[in-house]
Amino acid sequence: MKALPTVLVVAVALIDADGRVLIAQRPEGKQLAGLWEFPGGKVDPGERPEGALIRELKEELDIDVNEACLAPFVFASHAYDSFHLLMPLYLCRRWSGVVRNREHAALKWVRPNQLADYPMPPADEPLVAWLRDLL
Ligand code: 9L3
Ligand code: MG
Repeated sequence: MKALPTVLVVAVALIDADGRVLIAQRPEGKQLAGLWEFPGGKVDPGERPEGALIRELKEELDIDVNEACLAPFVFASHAYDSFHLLMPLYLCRRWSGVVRNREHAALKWVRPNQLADYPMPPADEPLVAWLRDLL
């Protein structure tokens, strides 16, 4: 069996003052369009995971996050047909700026016990139970 390349993607559970979590709907034209994900994206060559997440949060949500506010939480993984996705999920409760949708079809703040109502990519799905137990 041929080994699949591993793609490192970082994602974040942004948690607001009411304990709600931000999920984002993947846009038309992208892989997994319509599914709700924890925001984030691919780590570029030479980039550190935290640096990549800070960049993605600015690009996608227009917020600034200090690295000290990113707590690594749990790793997700999923084998797609052509690559293996490895995805650490970070927790973040502090950021500056106002969350604004710059790339997704929609954004939604959701209570942890409602996360299961939103269809997610297979890598994100197992994270829901972890978050629900934690928050
Ligand atoms: N992905 C899955 N769950 C997530 C994120 C941010 C990304 N929470 C998957 C979707 C794509 C790959 O990772 O297969 C790369 O993401 P993008 O660069 O297409 O957003
Ligand atoms: Mg992304």
